[in-house]
Amino acid sequence: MAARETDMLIVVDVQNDFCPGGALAVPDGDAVVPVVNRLSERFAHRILTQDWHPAGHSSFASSHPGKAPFETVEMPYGTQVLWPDHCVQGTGGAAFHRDLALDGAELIVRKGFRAAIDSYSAFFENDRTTPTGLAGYLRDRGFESVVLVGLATDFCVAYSALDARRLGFTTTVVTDGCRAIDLNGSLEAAMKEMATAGVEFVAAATM
Ligand code: VGL
Ligand code: ZN
Repeated sequence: MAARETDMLIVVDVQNDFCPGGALAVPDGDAVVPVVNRLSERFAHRILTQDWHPAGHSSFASSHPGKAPFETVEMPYGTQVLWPDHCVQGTGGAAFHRDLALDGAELIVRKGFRAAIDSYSAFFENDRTTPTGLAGYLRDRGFESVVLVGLATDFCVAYSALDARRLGFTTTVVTDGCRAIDLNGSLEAAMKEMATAGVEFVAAATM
């Protein structure tokens, strides 16, 4: 599959806190970096997302007395998993992995910057209705197809892929360019949901 002018590579949250040693380390998370770097050479257009929380964000377990990371809480917009403090604005943990070779990226979408609501998807916050503006950006520029890689498969990548389908974009997830958190079967559930929604899965070598 050759990348076309109407394809956008979206590199999701390849940040230090999601890599080994980080605050919310995704197992083997840094393994996506060389895959993403190689893949990005095949694309004419690339953008990045960056998880970007204020200190004390409502998705942090530390903001909910008596709650521990990976427990859940009911928010006005639905059930929210509570995370260790991670990707706090301006910290080293929120920075992109140092070996990520994406200086040519055309846009960085920051998400999760409102204290009261989390945002996994590159398109909508976790109420599934507050837009990040990315859909308009892509449509304005004539992109019809998005190809997703990054972290984590079962949270920010899956939410982004499902929203992309809902918005009518042709949507591909490069499986070996992603790694998962896999919390209580979340990876299998996310893969099923994406397949049902018409997300295509490919290996980086076939692109
Ligand atoms: C993510 C949990 C919390 C992700 C971000 O990038 O998948 N997961 N914030
Ligand atoms: Zn986050």
